[in-house]
Amino acid sequence: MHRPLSATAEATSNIALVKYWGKRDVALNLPSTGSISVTLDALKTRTSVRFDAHLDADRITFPGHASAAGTARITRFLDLVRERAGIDLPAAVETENSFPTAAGLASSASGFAALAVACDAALGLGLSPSALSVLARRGSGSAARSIFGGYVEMDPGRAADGSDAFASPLAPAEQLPLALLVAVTARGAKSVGSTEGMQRTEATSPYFEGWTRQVPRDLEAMRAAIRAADLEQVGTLAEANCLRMHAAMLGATPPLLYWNATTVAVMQAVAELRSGGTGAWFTIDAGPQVKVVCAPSDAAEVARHLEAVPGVEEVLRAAPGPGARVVSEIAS
Ligand code: 2P0
Repeated sequence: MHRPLSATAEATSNIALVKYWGKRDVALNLPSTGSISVTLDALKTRTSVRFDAHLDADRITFPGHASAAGTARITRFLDLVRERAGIDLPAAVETENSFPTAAGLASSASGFAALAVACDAALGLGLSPSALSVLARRGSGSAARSIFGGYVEMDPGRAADGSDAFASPLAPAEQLPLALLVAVTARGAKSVGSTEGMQRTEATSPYFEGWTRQVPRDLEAMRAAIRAADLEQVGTLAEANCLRMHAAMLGATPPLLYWNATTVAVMQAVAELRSGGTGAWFTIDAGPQVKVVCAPSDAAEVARHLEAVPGVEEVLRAAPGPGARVVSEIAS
């Protein structure tokens, strides 16, 4: 076959309101517990893939600096796709991010969601949204959620093969309008990657068990808060859940402390805003940036307050947005 099979897809990052931290199966990348997130309208990845017999080997092009580990992860993902499609063609993959990758912001969620959708379109696999979510999960757990827009819930599933571990839409973006501000407190790659951090927490933190017991309760409360469009409750629960995850991380040996001094200063600035009567709540992932949830009408004031914290380099703004989608396709 000499005809190139290509497609381009876009996906955006998502922020977990109830976090994913722990795997029940590392090889299949199955989460221990469920998670709830909101897909954003910013922090976008655009990925083009071309399966082409004229290529000698996979050719993977990243923006800026490419890491060997990142390239190997994409090649492993392409192998899964080729196995599924019953083909043996090398692929060229080109990825662009709408945000600087050096800013230490997650790109694996948007990256693998875009790659899964682009591969499906290029090869005409016709995968259902759930099957796309299962595929994206193999690349990165959080990518399973970026397949869908708005508020999304990831089901950890029970099956050993992971066929029931996929995300699904919980509520559309319009259900609860909010602003998501990202206070960038440091540049550069994070110290310990999520996969390694999760394994360390699970193996050594006495609080990991408490974390996994708590998550189902947080999920239930978060579902109800989103259904009720109760921003205060969503923010309060998101902040508490994030701190519970970090408590489990801090209990690991050696400890996982993803925060820097500015991270803590931003957490305090958010508490100050609340004491002053402005609704704002933080959430923090496996890195030093602080994401702050607030009403769209308070976003300008909250952003000014965060920008004034010494050490904050930049404040990015996002809102709930759409799921991963094909932007061009040449599959026939
Ligand atoms: C989340 N994080 O729910 C959690 C909160 C970070 C902290 O999903 O190993 O890059 O690729 O499945 O998806 C980051 O982990 O991990 C993440 P892998 P992923 O957003």
